[in-house]
Parts: sequence; C-alpha cells; structure tokens
Amino acid sequence: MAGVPVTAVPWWKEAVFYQIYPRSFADTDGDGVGDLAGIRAHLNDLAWLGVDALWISPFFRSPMADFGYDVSDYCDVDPLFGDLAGFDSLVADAHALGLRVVIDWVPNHTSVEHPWFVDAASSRDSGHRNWYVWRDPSPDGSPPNNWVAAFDLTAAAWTFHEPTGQWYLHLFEEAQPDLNWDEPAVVEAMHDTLRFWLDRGVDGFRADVVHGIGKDPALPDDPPEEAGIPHCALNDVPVTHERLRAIRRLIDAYPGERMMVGEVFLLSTDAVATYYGHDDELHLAFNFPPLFAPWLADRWTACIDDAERSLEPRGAWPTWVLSNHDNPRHRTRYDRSAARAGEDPATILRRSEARARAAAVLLLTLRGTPFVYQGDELGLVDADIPADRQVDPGGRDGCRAPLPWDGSDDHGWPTAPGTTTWLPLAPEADIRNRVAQRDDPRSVLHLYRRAIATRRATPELVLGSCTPVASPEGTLAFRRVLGDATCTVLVNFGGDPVDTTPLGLAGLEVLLVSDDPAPVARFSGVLGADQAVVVRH
Ligand code: ISL
Repeated sequence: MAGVPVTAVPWWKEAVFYQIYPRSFADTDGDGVGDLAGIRAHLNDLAWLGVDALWISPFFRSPMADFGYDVSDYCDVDPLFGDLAGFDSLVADAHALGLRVVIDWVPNHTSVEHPWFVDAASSRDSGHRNWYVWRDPSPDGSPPNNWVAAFDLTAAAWTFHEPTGQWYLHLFEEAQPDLNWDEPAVVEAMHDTLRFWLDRGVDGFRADVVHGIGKDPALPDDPPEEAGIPHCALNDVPVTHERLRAIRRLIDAYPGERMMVGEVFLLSTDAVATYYGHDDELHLAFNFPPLFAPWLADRWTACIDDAERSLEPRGAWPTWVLSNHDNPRHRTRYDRSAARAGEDPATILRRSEARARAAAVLLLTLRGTPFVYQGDELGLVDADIPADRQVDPGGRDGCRAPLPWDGSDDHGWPTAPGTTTWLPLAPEADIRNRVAQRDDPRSVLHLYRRAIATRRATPELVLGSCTPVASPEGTLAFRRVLGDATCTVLVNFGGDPVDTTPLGLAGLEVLLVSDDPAPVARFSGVLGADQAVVVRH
C-alpha cells in the first residue's frame, strides 16, 4: 500500500485511530446527512491532524432503525452514503495519504429487512429459519427466558412473531434480530462478508458486540441479581472464543496485516482480556471502564492498573477510549462532574475544557492504541437535542451531533431548501469548528495535533513499558521506558496547582503540556489545575 510504512511492530499497535460516524462527519449532497464523499473530501484534514487509521461506523444498506447498526446488506453501501465505487475511491485516497481504513462489521444481528430474516420469518420451514434464534412460547405464553434488551431495560430481548407462532431473539431493538452462529451456514455467510471487504482492500474491522456471536445453547435465565442489566453486557460463553479463532485465521491469511478490534461490551477488563485469546482471537478489544470513568485520579489509576494487570501477562495490547457514538462525550461527562461540585457555569466550561485537554494527553500517552472520536479534537460537548428532533431509540443523539467545519452560517453543512441536518449541529459551532481552531495554536485541535506528533517522535510513549509512579493525592503519574529512553506523564485531576517536586522531576525537559502551546523548556515541578505534562528524562 503506497505511503504506509512497514515496520516490525504491527501497525495497529502504533496507530492512533480516529472514529468517523459518517452521518455526522461531512455532507456533500446537501441532504443533511454525512456521506462517504464527505469523508473523502476531508482526508487531508485527518492526515494533517496526524492520525494513522480511520474506523468508519456502518455505511451499509440499512433501514436505519439503529442508524446503520441494523444491516440489510453487508456487501453494499447504503445510497444515503454513496456507492461501492465511492468507497473504493475513499480507500485508495486514504491509502495514498498513509491512512488505514477499518470498517464496522455487525455480526451479532441483522436488520429485520435483511433478505435472510425476511425468508426466515416467511415460514417455520424456510431455508433461513435456523439462521436466527427462534423459540416456542413458554406454557404461560411468556418469552423463552428473562433476557433484557439494550436501550429499554424494561423490554424483553424477544419479540413474538404472530405469523409463525414463535419468539425471535434480539439483544438490541426488535428490528435487529440476532443471528444464530450455531448454524454453520451463518458462519460461512458472515465469513464471506469479511472476505468481501478484505478483497476490496480494507485494513480491518471494528466488530460490533462481537462477544454476542456465541450464546449458551440452553438460553438460561440471567440470574436475578443481574436484573436490569441488558443481556449483551452479560453474555460471555466459551464457544465465542472458538468462533473468534476461526475469524482470526481468516483475517491473518490476508496479506498486509489486516486486523480486528472487537467491541466486547463486558464491563470487566479481566473478562475482556480473554477475547484476545493467546494472540489467536481479537487483535484488539475495547476496554470501556475509562469511557465511563469520572475525572478522578483514583478512578483513572484503577483503570490503568486493571488494564496493565489483565492484559500485560497475556501479551495483549491495550486500547484506550474516552468517547464514542454511544455515550456522552468525555467533556460533557466532566462538565457534569464539575457541576456536581457546585461550580458556576463559566467555571464549569473552562474546567471541562482543561480536563478534556488533560484527558487527551492521557489518551495519547498511555500504553496501548488510542481511539479518538470525531469532534473530540475540537473539544466538543454533546448537543442538547430538543424533544421534537430526538431520533435515537437509545437516547444517544447528543454525542452524534454533526461536526462544525467552519464559521459560516451553516458551518459547512449547506442543505437544500426545506431540509435540515439530521440532528442539530454540535454546540459552540462558532468557535468549535475546524477552520477556527486550525488558525489558533492554542486550540484543542492543535493540542491533539501536537500530542500525536509528540507520540510519533517519542518511541517510548508508543512501545515503552508503563509503570505507575507514586504521586501526590489527586494526581496520577506513570513512567514509559523503552531501552534507555524514559518519559514521565503527570496528570492533575484537581482544580488547584500541585507541587510535585518530591518526585524529582523538576528541571527535566518538557515535551508536552495540555494547556500551553509553547511550554517552557524545563519542568518547574508544579502541575497546574487540571493540567497534564509529559517530561523526558
Ligand atoms: O449504547 C449503549 C449504551 O447507551 C451500549 O449499551 C451499546 O448498546 C453497546 O455498546 C453496543 O453498541 C453497539 O451495538 C449496538 C449499536 O446500537 C451501537 O451503536 C454499537 O456501538 C447494536 O448494534
């Protein structure tokens, strides 16, 4: 692949990933929904930022009940986003710029409109019946077990299908029936969907709720103490590992270091670690506790310790995520925690940006592969979506608000008369847009660019060991060591400066500061409020 360097270390260990939610990234046809051509038009901006790989959320044919996570054709582009030729051009242009392209793969469920399900639902004797999970009603007519679906925790993970008199399983929406991976034809068909995209040149996949492809065949009730937890957060059965090993063999047989990062939505890092297998299952797996962690030193210290303790002995490579398309952005979460501390709105805004900046430095200096969610590089907060514009069944619209590109009236989202963007734009669009921040070296955008460049220029920040360093209360520190090169990262989670001189780091060279584009050359030993600093020994 032109422009992409080949190194001894797999590229996905060194890469900074950038998640694109295509509906909200950039629109080229004025329908108010982003498209593949919009991504292609902004590849230079992403190369300028310095990221190495793009993960593009689903753009496949879909009735959009879950905005693309309900796929009706795994091997085609939904006309809303473009077409296959447009996708090929996007990949070619990305590769020419040295950007890898990873796409979403949704193996746990299809859309109810997928021809497989349409046929499966047509009769109990249909050839595709066993491709989904059907069960007879219990004697009292209730669902086959007590599993709870995601989003509406009062809803069963089952829908009764009147015409054929059985229930079908859906860990998510009724419109997203679960595939039955016990059926060999499903395994083969889903492997074919991987081959389809690998043959087209994608560098890998982000596999949606991939721990769902194995289910306990007895479909036992979830224990009463887990009541109210969606089954997708509990589903953890041995057969999945065997299926992941087959997927890994398929992917590794392709040249060019293709990869898969799995969304294993289990909230224990120990449990997630098992999905790496012995370097024969997932190449990477998301680890979500940091995505939910408040801005507190002890919580982050625990997240880092857990990741190192669970993954390092297996030789499994960590991942780090602050935000994604399913959860409030981290700056919004940190706003909320500041608000609870009783601060006034202006202080909350200032502090949440400082926290988001420090978190960015943390994300980009921890041992593991970082994933940046589109818009975090602008310091975006979630949009407040008025009730009449809310569209997501999971209440996740706020973090999906379209990205402001410039300071014009439409911020780069011109729409045809009578149409509007599918969601209101992200807030503070006059200052939190790409053009304004590109012109301002103090901006969050420049901080991300500097942090990514610093990471690239400092191998110990990418490949070095990571060891905690005892630091004053309310701060955390860790050391990254590779050969005789050492850096220390210090983060202050508090609103007051902290003297760290007992750590003996004063006087060291400063590589990066979260809130200062031109840091002093030597560390004073004092960490500012909500500030992160990287020093070189
Ligand atoms: O969104 C969540 C909480 O608000 C999570 O529980 C989420 O459902 C879980 O992370 C699985 O997410 C993935 O699969 C879903 C899809 O809606 C999400 O967008 C996707 O990231 C079903 O495909």
